[in-house]
Amino acid sequence: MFIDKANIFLTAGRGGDGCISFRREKYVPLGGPNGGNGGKGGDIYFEADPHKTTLLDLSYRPKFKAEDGYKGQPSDKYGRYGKDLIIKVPAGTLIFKNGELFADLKSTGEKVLAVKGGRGGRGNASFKTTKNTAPRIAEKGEPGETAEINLELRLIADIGFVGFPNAGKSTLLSHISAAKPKIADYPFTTLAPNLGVVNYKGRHFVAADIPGIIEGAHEGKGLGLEFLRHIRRTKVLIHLIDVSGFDGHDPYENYKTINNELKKYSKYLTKKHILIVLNKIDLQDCQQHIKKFKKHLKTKKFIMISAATGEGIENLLSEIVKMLDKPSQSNIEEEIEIVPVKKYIYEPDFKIHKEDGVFVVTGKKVETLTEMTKFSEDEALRRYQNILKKMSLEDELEKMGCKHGDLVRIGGLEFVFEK
Ligand SMILES: Nc1nc2c(ncn2[C@@H]2O[C@H](COP(=O)(O)OP(=O)(O)OP(=O)(O)O)[C@@H](O)[C@H]2O)c(=O)[nH]1
Ligand SMILES: [Mg+2]
Repeated sequence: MFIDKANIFLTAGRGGDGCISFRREKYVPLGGPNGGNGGKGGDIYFEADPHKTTLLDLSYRPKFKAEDGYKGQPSDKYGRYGKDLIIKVPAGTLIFKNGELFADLKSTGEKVLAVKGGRGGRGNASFKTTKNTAPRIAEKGEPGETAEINLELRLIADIGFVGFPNAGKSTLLSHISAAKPKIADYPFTTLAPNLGVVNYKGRHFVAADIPGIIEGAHEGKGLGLEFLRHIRRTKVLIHLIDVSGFDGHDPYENYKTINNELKKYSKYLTKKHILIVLNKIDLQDCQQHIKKFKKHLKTKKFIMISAATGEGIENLLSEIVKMLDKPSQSNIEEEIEIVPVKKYIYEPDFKIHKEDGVFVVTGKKVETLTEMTKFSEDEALRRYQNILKKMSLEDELEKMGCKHGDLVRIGGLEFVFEK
């Protein structure tokens, strides 16, 4: 099955918790703190892999999580880092993070960091100060970043075949490459794109055979539009025409119809190098149609082949190579604008709103602090309160009308406000 879209959820690893421990050595009566920091949580990356051709396996497994960092240990030992996770995707995959396009993995081997693992919590050794030489404070690890990711695959082929259903696109692909697409004498045999590698005199290029296009494809008729995006990035288009006039269709009118659809679909498509190829010249009745093409396409060149017998294919391949070597016309590469994910958005330390009589405090800074505090330790609790005080959270709560005994919610926790 060919799957070219997938929607997945990522959770980077949580940082490991910091450790609380004190040195215990013979003849050292008051050992200092020696709890190590927790290890960082694993990151999640995407990497374009040459062996991947579809997003199928990702669509079956919508959730990914990287390993959490390990806990810090006594004797100043740091916790081990959580293992990173690398998700393999085909080259040509666009990655949207929380709704914004954030990466375009064009060639194999390209790699991007999608979500970052949380930092490890600090162990009590790092809370030692001249005032507090024996701190019983350690942080919990920071939660890993999470994101909703949409993936969209746009195959990277050098040439793409377009044409009406039944024109012989799949037959041509099977003739010039090792690909074995389904071929049959009815329309819409091809339901998903096929790729094939063509080797012509030592020159390799990738050809994409997409489902046939019909009139109205740009409005979503037939299967055409769904797959036209796969040829948006090809350098050369092969416009294949059944010149036998099969079913009483006029091949020249068919040619104009497809041109029209391409134009309506995207202005980029018609600016590509387009090679007009008349197929099925082995069949009778094609002569009068060929004449018509000659008459109408005075300045434009076209090539005649029979995908079935192989006639003219050598000539076609050498034309294709010539076109691949031509410089692309300016701007024909589809512009894909990557919006850098905003990293430094100003966020206040906290915001307060009232919900059913509870004062709810939100904001990354306070929520992370809450997540990373070990409330079981008195000292950690005191440190937490001190930081909130420095942020003027108490004052702001009072301004909002919060009184002694009222409930305050921060992160997932609820506290009773005490003056
Ligand atoms: N006589 C003759 N028949 C051909 C030639 N090329 C293709 N055919 C026949 O035309 C029919 C359609 O061929 P396909 O290759 O499946 O056509 P397609 O363009 O891929 O069709 P869709 O996938 O439906 O869009 C098949 O029966 C082929 O055998 C040719 O050069 N000569
Ligand atoms: Mg086909």
